[in-house]
Amino acid sequence: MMQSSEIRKRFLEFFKGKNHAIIPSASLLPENYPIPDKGSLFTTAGMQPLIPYLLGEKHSEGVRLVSVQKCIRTGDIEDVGDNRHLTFFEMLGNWSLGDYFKKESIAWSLEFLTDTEKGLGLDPKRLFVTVFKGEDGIPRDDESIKHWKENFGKFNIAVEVAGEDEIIKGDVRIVPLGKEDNFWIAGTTGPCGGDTEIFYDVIGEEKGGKVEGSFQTLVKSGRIIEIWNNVFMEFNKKADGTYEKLSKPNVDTGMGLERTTVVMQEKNNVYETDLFTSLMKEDTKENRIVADHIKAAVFILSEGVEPSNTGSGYVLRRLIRRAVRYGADFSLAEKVIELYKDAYPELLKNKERILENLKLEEERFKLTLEKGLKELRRKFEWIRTLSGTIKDPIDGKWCFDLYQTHGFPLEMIFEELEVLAKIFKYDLKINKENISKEFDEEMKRHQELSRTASAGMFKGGLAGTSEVETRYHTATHLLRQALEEVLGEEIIQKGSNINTERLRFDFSFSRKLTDEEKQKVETLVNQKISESLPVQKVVMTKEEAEKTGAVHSFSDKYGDEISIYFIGDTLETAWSKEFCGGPHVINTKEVGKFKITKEEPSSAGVRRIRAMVE
Ligand code: ALA
Repeated sequence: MMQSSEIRKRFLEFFKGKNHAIIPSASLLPENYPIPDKGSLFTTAGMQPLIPYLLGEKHSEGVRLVSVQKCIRTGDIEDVGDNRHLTFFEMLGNWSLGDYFKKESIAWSLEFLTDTEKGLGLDPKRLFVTVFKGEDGIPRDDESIKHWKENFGKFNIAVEVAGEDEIIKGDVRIVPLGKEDNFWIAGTTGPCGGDTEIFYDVIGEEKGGKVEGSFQTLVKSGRIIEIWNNVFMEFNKKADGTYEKLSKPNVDTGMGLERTTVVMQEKNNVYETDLFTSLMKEDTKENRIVADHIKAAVFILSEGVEPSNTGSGYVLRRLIRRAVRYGADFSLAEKVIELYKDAYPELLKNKERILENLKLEEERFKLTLEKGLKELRRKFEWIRTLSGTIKDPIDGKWCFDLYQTHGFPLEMIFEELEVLAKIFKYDLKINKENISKEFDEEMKRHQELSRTASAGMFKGGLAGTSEVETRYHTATHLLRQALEEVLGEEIIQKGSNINTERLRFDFSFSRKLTDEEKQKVETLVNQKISESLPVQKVVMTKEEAEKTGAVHSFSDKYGDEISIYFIGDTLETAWSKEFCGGPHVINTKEVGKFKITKEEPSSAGVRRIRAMVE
């Protein structure tokens, strides 16, 4: 049985043999490597640290790269525990930066998957692929179809392409699908293109009969699972939604280590592979959640992040607390370190700090649980006092708030209330079904928010609306104006990005800022904050708006109605005015203390400032 460590090794070695440079996994925190105009909390794919190079920048290691990248995806924390969702995972990937394209990529994929000595030795008859069927003016990927046919032909496997009905039957092995399935982009902007995905029949003809049926049904039933994605990047999708052709196309591939291990070890799901078995005594839903979360938490802690209420620290906090709720024992963290220490030496290096932080966070959580319990008792007393005079004394929103602030899951709230009712012999009537429904609705709303705002999906520009992000929006306007006053009107905004931890501002300027200039800018922003200036919004037609002299971008497209945010008493006398959708604070004093943390080059003639507010 092939171990996961052997799969990692073979992948790197195989591509090294095809002249690829092995590059180490980048940090889990995109803060630590350059990504133009992206704002995500964690690395979510192997290509993410390579975005500047996929857009044309030269990579010091050359034009062929291979890596095993640690990744975190947090959109689905509440779904962890079924067979598919993992928070932490590893992606094996190989890249061509404007070098080879479809022909080599497809040939090498099939070679690696089937070669018994250097690759995985899988039976090619159990492989199925999808290709981009063409849409929105982009034609069907006939080139990939040709290469797949040729390469399967080497094994004397006849290959047909599925028709519009997407049915796999007989020799049909290639399924063309639309943009939804076979066009890949990280988030909403950046390098992208059609892709070809490789699926494996996990049951096999002998046990399961011929693979036959609609593609979607076969995937849903788990008969075939996706193991590898080859993206043929030909475009850069811009913020305005248009596609710009890249000067040279790239290849970006991603093979999930966990899924590939399922296949190689002939298991039913990831929790039965060697990437999990040492972390669970018994395969239960609770143990799966605990193992997944502690694994992710250990890796996030090894990056120097600590539990907090914002950004990556918040995700970390939720992972640890959810694990504690499901009965985590932190000796598990040591097992995680043991399991991954060879592939990721940073774990061993940070072992002490990792373990200490887990312990501390558990203690903090227990304290807040106690507070939650008190609140629950108060609520119960209140219900008892009003005895029967109010209908539905508890609703889903109240329960969700208790869950959010004190980490109380709904089942625990019900349990506690029942215990109290028993003790006080009180006939408590609550509508569990209704409450659960409302609770789920609140949860969904919250998940949507965190999906787009903070939990690790990409977003561009000024988008978040949380209290701290709103302060950063206003701080960005103050910074832009201060830069103009100190450096002159030549500074033009080139990009802006906010998350809950910092703001980032790109502007045209030809040289490094002096310490004195930085200080002046910082002081000026803080002065405007201390002046407690009102931040106000006016809405007017585009024509009128352009006459006000408010700052706006000439390349951006605005609608006919423009909102202008200005800082000062009136629009005429305002210190700063900009076309902007907001949101902003009401008074500059809410921004807090402003501090520039870094000034650096972003691209030719563009400087980048990072700043924080406290
Ligand atoms: N970047 C591609 C993916 O993550 C390979 O699927």
